[in-house]
Amino acid sequence: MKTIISAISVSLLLGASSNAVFATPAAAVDKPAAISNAEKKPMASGEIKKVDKESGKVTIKHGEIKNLDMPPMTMVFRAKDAAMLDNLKAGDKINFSADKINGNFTVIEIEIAK
Ligand SMILES: [Cu+2]
Repeated sequence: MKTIISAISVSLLLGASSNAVFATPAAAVDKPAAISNAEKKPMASGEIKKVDKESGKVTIKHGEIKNLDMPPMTMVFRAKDAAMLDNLKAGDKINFSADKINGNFTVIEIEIAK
């Protein structure tokens, strides 16, 4: 019985934490969802060149990305959550953070630069 109870509480904990990490409402583009410190990456600057919502990809002309050891260039990123792209369009100036996830360069957080 003890085993069953702890298994349930573990799954509740996992459920709660995965909601916290992955819930990224569409409205969160200019107000990023809370991201745990482990995931937090330095912000880079960029300009949106193309948004492909259907495939969840975004082309960004970006400045240096320190955590990826990447010089300025224009390239395609996957969006961690396609909803992040809802309020973005070509020409938008942004600040964003990115990481390599499962071999794909992935945008973790995007905010419109003021
Ligand atoms: Cu790049």
